[in-house]
Amino acid sequence: MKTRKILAVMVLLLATAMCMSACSKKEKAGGKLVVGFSQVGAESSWRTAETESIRSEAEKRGIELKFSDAQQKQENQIKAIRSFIAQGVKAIVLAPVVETGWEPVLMEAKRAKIPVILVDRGVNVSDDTLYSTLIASDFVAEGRMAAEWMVKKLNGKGNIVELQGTPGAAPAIDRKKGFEEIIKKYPDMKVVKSQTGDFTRTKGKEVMQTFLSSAKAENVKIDAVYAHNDDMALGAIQAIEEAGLKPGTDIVIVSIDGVKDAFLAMIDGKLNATVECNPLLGPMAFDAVKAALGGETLPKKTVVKDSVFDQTNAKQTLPDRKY
Ligand code: GZL
Repeated sequence: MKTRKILAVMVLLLATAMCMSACSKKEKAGGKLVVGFSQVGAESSWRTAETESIRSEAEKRGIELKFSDAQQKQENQIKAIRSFIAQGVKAIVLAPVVETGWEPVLMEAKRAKIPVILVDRGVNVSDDTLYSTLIASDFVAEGRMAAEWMVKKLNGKGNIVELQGTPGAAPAIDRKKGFEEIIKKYPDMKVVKSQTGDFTRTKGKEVMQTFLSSAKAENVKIDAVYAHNDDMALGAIQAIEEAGLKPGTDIVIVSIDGVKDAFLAMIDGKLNATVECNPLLGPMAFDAVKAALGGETLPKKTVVKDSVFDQTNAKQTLPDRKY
């Protein structure tokens, strides 16, 4: 009995010591708010702009940001979140690379009473108390806007090839869904080939090269490209030029993001339109962190507004572009 009591006291002392060291870690940051940010990767210029927005906003607010680049791998994001929890961060900002597989680690953050703010992509969880809020664009609406622009440009007729984003990622799933919702209303418009380019310029070019060669072999005309982001569209433009065709003229190209290089490509007549998807989420993300830490109940989703840009307005809007 006496041994049991001694053991219980030892366990209690150990737990207190651990808690004190964790608490002291939080204070070690010199009283600064410490926030963990698990970023998807650096796969596109949109992503780079988002990272810059979050880093610069943290600096502006005197927040110590622990940053992790997952190189587009979910297991790296899960590891990073566990490390943030062990380090005793006060809040976590997460841009989830894919929609599924988050329940266990988000449950661990919830048990540690660390609020999780989702930015730019959503997650599929049965219990939406596992995150405080999602700040993102409406990707289905983006897909619809891209399709509506393309229908007008092609007068409701044409063969389309689609460069999809990362498999399982919210923007890839929903941009495809929104695009198809509109296209299915036009029997003479058809997506004849569709494959992932993983949101990168390199893979976008490689996939477009295979589309061009297989279409030639099958004697299928490609009238348009729908790319889930500008980086893949810019890769496709290179492939089209190397095939001796004129992007933007022989093949219409519509993409999503609205990054600076897309505006330059529209001014050069090589890209026809892009649907903006604002990556400058830093201010909203840290407003949400502050509200969550203040015990406020946040809306489950805050939708970031988007608009369409094309060759009629690219030149005059380029100077105002912030990313
Ligand atoms: C959209 C974001 C997407 C961008 C891509 O919110 O998740 O990921 O459209 C980026 O450029 O790679």
